[in-house]
Amino acid sequence: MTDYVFDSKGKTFTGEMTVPGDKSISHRSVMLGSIAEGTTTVEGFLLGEDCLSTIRCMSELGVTIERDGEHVTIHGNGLKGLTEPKTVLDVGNSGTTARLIIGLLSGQPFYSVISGDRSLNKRPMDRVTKPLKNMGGTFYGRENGRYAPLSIVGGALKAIHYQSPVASAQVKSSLVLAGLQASGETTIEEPHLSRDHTERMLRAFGVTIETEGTTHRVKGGQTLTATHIRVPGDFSSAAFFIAAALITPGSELIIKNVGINPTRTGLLTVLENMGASIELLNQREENFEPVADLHIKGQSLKATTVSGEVIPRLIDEIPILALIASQAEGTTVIKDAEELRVKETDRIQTVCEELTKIGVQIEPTPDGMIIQGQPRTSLKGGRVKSHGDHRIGMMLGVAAVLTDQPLILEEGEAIAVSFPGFYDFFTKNK
Ligand code: SPQ
Repeated sequence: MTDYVFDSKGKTFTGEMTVPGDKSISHRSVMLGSIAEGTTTVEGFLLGEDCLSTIRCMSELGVTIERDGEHVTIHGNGLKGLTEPKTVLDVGNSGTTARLIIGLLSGQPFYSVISGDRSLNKRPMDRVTKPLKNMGGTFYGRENGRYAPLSIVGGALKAIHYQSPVASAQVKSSLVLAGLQASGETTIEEPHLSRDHTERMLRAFGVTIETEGTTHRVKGGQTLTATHIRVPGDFSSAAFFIAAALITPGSELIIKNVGINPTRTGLLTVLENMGASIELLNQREENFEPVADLHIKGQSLKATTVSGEVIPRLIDEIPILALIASQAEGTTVIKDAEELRVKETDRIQTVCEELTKIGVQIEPTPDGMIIQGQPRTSLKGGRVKSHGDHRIGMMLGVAAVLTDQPLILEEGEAIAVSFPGFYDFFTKNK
């Protein structure tokens, strides 16, 4: 457990920078490359611990994967080319690896076991095992298959129509990966649109998958054909620098080559409602994913209410949004975000607990939080804790630009899950 010291008072954020590759897209590039026919090459792969867990698991499943820095080469043998793993598949801290791999392995003709770290093994897996059981999957795990360690007895699957109670890209993607191996057409309906990287990337691999409103359809028995993938910068990582530049007067920052998939950029919608103006420069599309350079200036903000369809589009940005709201004029209310309770930590509780320590007026509610803005008021330095959650750690790192004394972040190493190098970036760059 490592303390990270953030001494950032008076810092401004100027110039140009880039952020590491998108975590969601990096995971999917390795999983889909592994079940494609031929050699897939990936550029800009995120070297975060979560994505390295996905490489490790797919390698255990018999796929040859070579890595040279951020370049990854995956020698796929098709959907029937995976082999029974000789050991437990360790998914580490990564919910995405766990849920997507469960869907994939439920249709494979062998036995496998997945397990993760303490946080991962407390996160619900029955959101995927329940519908997958209806497709014919067999699972054994703690509390009737709710939690990992989880055994998967793969076999023949049949298509289902599933109405998901949550807008979750992990649930959707897990069922899509099972659906590709099922007889018939699988349809998945979600309450709001969740991130759609799986659908976009499958199209790049030559698969037909249809989306109409919030319903997705995929037929079993399709072949994936290897391709080349360029991973854009992760909007969720950029969000910490967007926040830092917005709340520090005198900042003017360009973050280059960031993914701006609309299913991910709910934070931009909310910031616009708060009166911020963020320019999207040089907009383009790469591998079915929209990309741009973001231009952010320090600005004053007003409070807002955040709820409904935007929530899945900014779910991972809520911790940093809570900090931004503490600098806005008025009371910000975040609702409909109960999903935060089943992330790496209960993020409603950890955000409120840690921000309260440094003097933010914030209250938890069952499905979100209420933040009283106190612009131009210094926050308190001292000891804070990531609770092993990368997004809580980075949010607190940014908070240090507002504190009268340095912030000492306990369990700072958690940040490496999605943004290795964040500390150096943040403390040295600009
Ligand atoms: O992979 P993991 O641990 O679930 O990571 C998180 C994160 O903050 O990085 C959530 F804790 O992101 C999820 C995200 O919340 C990544 C993801 C994906 O790549 O499909 C989808 C979202 O989760 P969900 O449950 O809404 O589908």
